Formats: sequence, C-alpha cells, structure tokens
Amino acid sequence: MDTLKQKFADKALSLYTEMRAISKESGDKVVAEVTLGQIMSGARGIKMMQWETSELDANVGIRFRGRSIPEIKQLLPSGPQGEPKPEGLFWLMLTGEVPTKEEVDQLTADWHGRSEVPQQCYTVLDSLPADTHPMTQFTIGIMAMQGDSIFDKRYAEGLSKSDYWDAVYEDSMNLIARLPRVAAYIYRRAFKDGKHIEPDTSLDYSANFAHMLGSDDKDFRSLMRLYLTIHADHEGGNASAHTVHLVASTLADPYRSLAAGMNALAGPLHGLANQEVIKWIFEMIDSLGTKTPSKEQIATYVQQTLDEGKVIPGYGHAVLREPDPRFTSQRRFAEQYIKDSDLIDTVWKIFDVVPPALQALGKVKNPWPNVDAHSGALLVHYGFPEFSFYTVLFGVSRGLGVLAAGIWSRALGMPLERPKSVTSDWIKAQAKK
Ligand code: CMX
Repeated sequence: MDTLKQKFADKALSLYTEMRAISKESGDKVVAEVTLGQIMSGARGIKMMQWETSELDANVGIRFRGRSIPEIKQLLPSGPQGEPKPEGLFWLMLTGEVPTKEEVDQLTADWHGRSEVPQQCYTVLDSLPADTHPMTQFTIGIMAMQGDSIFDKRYAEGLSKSDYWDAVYEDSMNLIARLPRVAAYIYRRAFKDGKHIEPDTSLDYSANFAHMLGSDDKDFRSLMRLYLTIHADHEGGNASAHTVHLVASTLADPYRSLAAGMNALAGPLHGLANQEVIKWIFEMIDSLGTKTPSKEQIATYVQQTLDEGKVIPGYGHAVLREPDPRFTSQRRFAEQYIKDSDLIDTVWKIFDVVPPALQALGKVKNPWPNVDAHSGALLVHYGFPEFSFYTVLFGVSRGLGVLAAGIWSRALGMPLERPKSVTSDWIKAQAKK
C-alpha cells in the first residue's frame, strides 16, 4: 500500500471506531433546532451531514482541516513562486497532516501514472458538436469513463462494507489524475481546432494542466496552483459537494457521483457564476463603450442589472458574511503579478461599487464578492477569454475536495442520505401553532 493510502487507512480505522461509539452513546443528544424559515429557504444553516475535509466559517471563510487560506499558503509545499500545490491540499484533506515536499512529489508522480484517459472518453467527446457547453462535455466525459470504475466492478463481485473505501480511493485517485486531461481535451477541441497537446509528466499537476491547455507561462502555472487549491472544497453543504455526497451515499461509484456534482456546479447561482461574471463585465464594457469605465458608470450599470430583476454575478453567498478569502487571495495574486490591466482595474472598481448597491436593497445578506468575482479577469489576462470553459476549471479543482470527502464517507460507513421533506399543509399547520 502506498504511503498516502496507508496513512489514510490508519486514521480512518480509528475514527470509524470512535464515531461508532459516539453514535451509540450520544446519538439521541439534541444539538440544534430548526425554524420554519430555514426549511423554506433552502435549508440554510441546518446541520445535517458530516464532512471531514473542510469547514466554512461565515466570517473567516473556508478552513481546510482547520487551516485558513493564508495559512495554507504558508504551510503547504509550493511551486517556484510560492503558490501552494493542490497535491498538498489533497494530502491534507485526506490525512489531516501537512505533507512534506517529498510526499507531494510522490503524489504528483502517482497521479501522472494514473492519468491515461481511455480512448472511449475521447471518442464520445468527439461525437458531440464542438460548441456543446464545456460543462456538458465535462460531465459526459466523466460518465464515458464510468466503465472503468473499480468500485462498481468489485461491488458486483461482492465487496465487503469494510473495503468500500479502498475501491472508492482507487477510483477517486484515477479520476483526479485524469480530470485535467479530459478538461484540456475539451478546451482544445472547443476552442483550438482540436489541436491537442501531450502531457509533460516532468511538471507538477497544475503546471502540466496549464501546459495541456496551451500555456507554459510561469505566472499562469502559479495561478493554476492557486486556483486549483482554493476552489477545491467549501465544506459539504454547497450544491456540488452535497450532490456528490448524496449520490455517493447510494453507493453509486465516484464517476457517477462526481458527474452528478458537476451538473450542480454548472448552475449559474453556483459554479457557473464564474462565466457569468466575465460575461456581465464584457456586456457592461460593450454597453458603456469604454474599457475603462468610471465607478459612476459602473454604478449606473449595476442599478440597471438590478432593475431588470437579475442578480449581480460574483456577489453574495449563502453562508459567508465577509469578502470571500478566495476572492482576496486572487486579488493579492493580481497585485503581485499583473500590472496595468484595464479589466482587473474594472474588477476592483466593481468591488467598490457593488456592495453598497446590494446593501441598499435591504434584503441581501452578504453584499461582498465571492470566489467567482475575480477568477475570470485573471484567466482573460493570461490568454483564456473563452469564459464558457471557466466552470470546467472550477470542476477539476472541486473534484479534489469532493472525492477526498467521498473516500472519508465510505471509510466512516456513512449510510444512505435521506432527510425529511414536508408539505405546505404541514408548514401552514406549524405556522398556526
Ligand atoms: N445580486 C442581486 N440580488 C442578490 C444577490 C446578488 N448578487 N445576492 C442575493 N441577492 C438577493 C437574492 O436573490 C434574494 O432575493 P429574493 O428575496 O428577492 O429572492 C435576497 O437577495 C436574499 O438572498 P440571500 O439570503 O442574501 O442569498 P441566498 O443565500 O439566497 O443566495 C446566492 C446566495 C449566492 C445564490 C446569491 O447571493 C446570488 O445569487 N449571487 C449571485 C450568483 C453568484 O455569484 N453565485 C456564486 C456563489 C458562489 C458559489 O457557490 O460558487
């Protein structure tokens, strides 16, 4: 067994035993109450699942195994310019330990060794019109590899419950290794006349992905390291993570559960917001007829968007109540690496204009930017203006978090998820009480 798998197995076994004992001894303990308002507003804040890999604090933002984004940047092994490698984050999420540089290098090599994509995936993708939305291609590409599921095969042969995690681990590692190749294939067929670029396994996970997309710029490689790290996980309740968790709880294999989660990520209120942000900015620039709009012009355009009954993409959050540290880390990256970009200046002006406009509505709980408010402008700067592809980048990263969490779910023996629904009659009756 490789070092990572062995480390995980040791930790998982002891936590499994501990959680079983807690469930037996304290399972009846009341820990929260639920209001009608929470039931009627998308289950906001209701604690109803266990998720090992990260936890979201409304004011601090995401903490991966207790470490905030600034701490992650300090602690994890990094690329040449200091941005953390997502391999290190995956190790941390799975084991709770900060890996050494050697351990991260081993993981990079392991993923390279697993990254061959089966031909049928490319054949299926090639059968789709090249202008099929990249997120649709991505989920189809993932499903086209489902026949390779080790969990599916071993389950059909009669897999013991205690070995579920092992098969899910193998599927998850294979999927994570293959996702950048599938994503790059989709990008090159959709936007670069199908001229594909062979992987370079001398590079780390992120730099190789950047290379296959078509960029060997060292700053873009650093951006990819940061991007793939900060988008990976945002606790379990967000739509993509929760979908993966729910579907996997039926013992659907990681290919099926990840594809389901990617469809959730493709909604404009969730991951697709990263394409919507840049689309909205481009439309604003077109409509105002200037690449350097003033704050006053932006404020007028924001108001017009709100008056049309639309949301301002990249702003607001279901849990966060402060500017998203994932936004802040991208802003710091831009300040460090990018000088004189009209587009990035515009993103910063929007940051000054939108929060007061949303606050003035009197109903928006969080007027601050989320992760999606900045990412597109960075990608455009490095030569990737094809915004319909952006959610695929998010998806490659999200795979790291949800698959790590999925390995934990099977190792801890988590059951089929089945919360209770209620009818409007029940709600009316409760309201009268
Ligand atoms: N622009 C305009 N109105 C907004 C808004 C925004 N950015 N954010 C919230 N509101 C509105 C809501 O639509 C809601 O209006 P109604 O009561 O008329 O339905 C009201 O403010 C209250 O919403 P909330 O409780 O503050 O926010 P929710 O938890 O319901 O929704 C979110 C959160 C993210 C869906 C919402 O803020 C939004 O639509 N943002 C824009 C889309 C976006 O950027 N999504 C990406 C989020 C990050 C991610 O998941 O990837």
